[in-house]
Amino acid sequence: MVALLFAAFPAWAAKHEFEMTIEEVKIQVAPGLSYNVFAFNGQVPGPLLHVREGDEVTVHVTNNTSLAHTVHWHGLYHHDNWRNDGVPAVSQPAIEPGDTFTYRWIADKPGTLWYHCHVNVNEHVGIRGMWGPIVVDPKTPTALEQRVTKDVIMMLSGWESEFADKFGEGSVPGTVVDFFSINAKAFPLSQPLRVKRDDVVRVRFIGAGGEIHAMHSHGHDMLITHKDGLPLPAPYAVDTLLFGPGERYDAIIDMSNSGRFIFHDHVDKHVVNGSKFPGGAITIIEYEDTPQDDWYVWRDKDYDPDFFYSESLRKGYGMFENPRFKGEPLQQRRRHRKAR
Ligand SMILES: [Cu+2]
Repeated sequence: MVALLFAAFPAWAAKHEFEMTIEEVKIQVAPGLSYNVFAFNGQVPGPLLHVREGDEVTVHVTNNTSLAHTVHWHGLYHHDNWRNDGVPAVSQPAIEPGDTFTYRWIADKPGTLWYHCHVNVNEHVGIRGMWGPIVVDPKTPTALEQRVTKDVIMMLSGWESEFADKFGEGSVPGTVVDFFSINAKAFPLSQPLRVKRDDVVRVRFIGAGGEIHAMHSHGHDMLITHKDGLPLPAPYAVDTLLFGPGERYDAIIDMSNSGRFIFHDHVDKHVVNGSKFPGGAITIIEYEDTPQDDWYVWRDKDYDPDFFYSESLRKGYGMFENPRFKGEPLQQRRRHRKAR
């Protein structure tokens, strides 16, 4: 069955084999908010998978947590391959604690995709960080995307402080989402989008949590070129982009307006940390030629050029991690305590 599936694909397709684990770790989401998560390779967002359209991908997923999980590869078609769709009790039994499941798929849909757990999605995806990006480069890029000089991935999500340390609880109707983030960091722990003048930046927005977002780029229009990975027949310009759970939009921004501009969720309640403004889903477009004023909120920021996976996306194909996204292991700590 597997041989038959792969025989249908062209000889030039690359083969990738990745190892992923799911770990119980604690990440720092906002000042004063650390959060227990089930983290792919111990980090949120999970590692970036970057492949080409038509590539064959094998992922061995080992569950080192105390609850069952799966991985759904959101956007792929899985032609004649539905058992790899990652839905418990529909396409496979869930991966129990300590078990490994091997997923095999063809990157049969190009563009901005993502992966997430499909067990108790309200909690595991909604507030436990079980998500990561997939970028599938198309065989035939559009003229617009060939202009891009810098790629940026922004995964938006929310958090419920009441359930930060309560695995197995939270994220049901009536519970309160009071923290918001870009790539699992709330302002001011988020990072600037640092650009050179005349850069052509593509932002790949991914609605990873359960909220609706309205990202607004001050000083710049965004040309929306792709929806859910697919090129739009008529790209359109916006300065505020509305997107909801599971959705992806690719936006191309011409960086032709030097200075510093906030880039934030325009859902007003999404720019707080708990009850305090400012926070949440905020970043800042920083042109490199802008002077660092004394009063600038991110003056002398500890800058991570790969916070939006921009550096990783330049490195070719494979699986990419970012140490900044890693959490502190919880199980180890428990074992340590027992030992004493
Ligand atoms: Cu899960």
